[in-house]
Amino acid sequence: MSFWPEEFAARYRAAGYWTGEPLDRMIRVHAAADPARIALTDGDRHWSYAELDRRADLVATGLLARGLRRGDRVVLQLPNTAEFFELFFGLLRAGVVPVMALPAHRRAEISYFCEFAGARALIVPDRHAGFDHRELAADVLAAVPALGEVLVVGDPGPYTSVAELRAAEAAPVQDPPRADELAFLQLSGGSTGLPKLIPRTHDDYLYSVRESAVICGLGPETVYLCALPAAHNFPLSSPGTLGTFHAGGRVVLAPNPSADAAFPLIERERVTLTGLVPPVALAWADAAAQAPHDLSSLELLQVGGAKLSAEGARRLGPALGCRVQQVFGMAEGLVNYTRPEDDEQTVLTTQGRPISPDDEIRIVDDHDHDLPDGATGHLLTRGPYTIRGYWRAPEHNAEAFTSQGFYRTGDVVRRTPTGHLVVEGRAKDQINRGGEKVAAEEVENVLLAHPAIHDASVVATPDAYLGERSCAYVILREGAERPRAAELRAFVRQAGLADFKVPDKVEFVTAFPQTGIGKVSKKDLRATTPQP
Ligand code: OOB
Repeated sequence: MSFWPEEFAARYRAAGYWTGEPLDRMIRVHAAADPARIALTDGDRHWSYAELDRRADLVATGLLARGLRRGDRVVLQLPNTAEFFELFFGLLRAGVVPVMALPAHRRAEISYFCEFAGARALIVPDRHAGFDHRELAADVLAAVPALGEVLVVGDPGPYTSVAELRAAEAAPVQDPPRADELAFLQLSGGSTGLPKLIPRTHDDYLYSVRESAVICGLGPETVYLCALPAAHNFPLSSPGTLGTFHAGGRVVLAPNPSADAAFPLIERERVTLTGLVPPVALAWADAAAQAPHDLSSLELLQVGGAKLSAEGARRLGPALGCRVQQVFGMAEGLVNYTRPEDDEQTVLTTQGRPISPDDEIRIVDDHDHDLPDGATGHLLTRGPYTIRGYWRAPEHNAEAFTSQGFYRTGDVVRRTPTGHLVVEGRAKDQINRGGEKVAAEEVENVLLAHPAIHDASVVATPDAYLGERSCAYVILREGAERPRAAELRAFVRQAGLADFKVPDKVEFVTAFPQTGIGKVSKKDLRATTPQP
């Protein structure tokens, strides 16, 4: 299967973007050149490149010994621990395709990933952040009997320990994956009922990682703090942990992105670089004024995942004593960065420009007509690391991509004369809750299953801290007693959705405003006065 039309693939190879190198080779290369160099710090565990490389080999051998085969899928749900990387690289090395779930995902999401991906295994921690992932796994096994096995990092309970998975001795992989093949499946923030899976190849992903590392000036002296969930595209690849490994630097893992967790790590490990979502970055700026920690090693703070206001951007550098970079990216591909050489105004007021000279950018009106320079419109993009289609979703792809293969990002942007993009809004039916993406329809579908609910519509409401929160507007069935908002929120949670998808607010109304053609007008809904 080819992911890009041959004409484009040939072009990207000829330009030197796609090098035919598998993603995990970066570990092997440093392990050979400088085996004792530290790759990874997780608490008081420090793994060298040689250690990480050896562990990845043992996992790859173990996976194949258990009967997994190149091309099989495995759902990987691990927090920011060293094992995340051991398993990620081990899976890649065996050609087994991880589905990159987030620790916040719950029964509904994980079951769906396992089912839809036809996963052979699910990998979870024993417990994380007060939640028992083995219980989650039990629910998932009940819902998806075809799921072969559950592998647990830590105390396995009734399941198999990852310790058992590691082979005693590494054997060479007989049938290693090719770089133009599927490396892993990322998750889409989504705007429709169910999350989409994003097929990323070694070739395309490595290009974005390598080039990101160059743009952000990474080198062997880089110490990257991974504070956001490691599986997310931003901390994984922009340039993130993989960019740091590629450059031969060191990754430090934070259990969560709070200043309380991160500041002592920055001081102790002399962290030079990290990436945050806007609300967390602004909370760090506030906390820094009070904190006794020495943050002077921090050189660059990247902020992305949601829009950073110019006022917010202005505060960050002085408060944290570092440079700031805006990052506007998406798991589907395209990533934009402000550059070190950009003037201050550009860094504060734009979301950056694309990684690649071959990232094609179109800004169009509602009818796909290109708009004049400087106009605000829908962002479409195509390029050497932007997917041409979601995994096994032909119907959705017909809408999400143009006939020419441009991805419809759902973002509304404007381009400055220097080629920098300014995110002005969003056309997709999604709530961006401080960087966490909520597909309105996914939550609406759950609410519609409630016996008292006739219709539901979920929209974003502005929020001083998160940027946006979610509000569910609900029309009750005739004669139904009005449930309490807390009960409806609990209903969504019990349906097995991640916590961040539970509506922050519930409002009861008797009708939804309509657009000209009779669809719910979410724009007008946001301005609706709810019933007392
Ligand atoms: C990143 O990836 P996703 O897949 O979670 O979300 C992508 C969407 C974008 O389409 C856009 O709507 C929004 O998140 N977004 C931003 C933004 N960065 C992302 N909106 C405004 N300003 C920004 N700086 O969020 C992601 C992936 C790689 C690197 C960075 C972020």
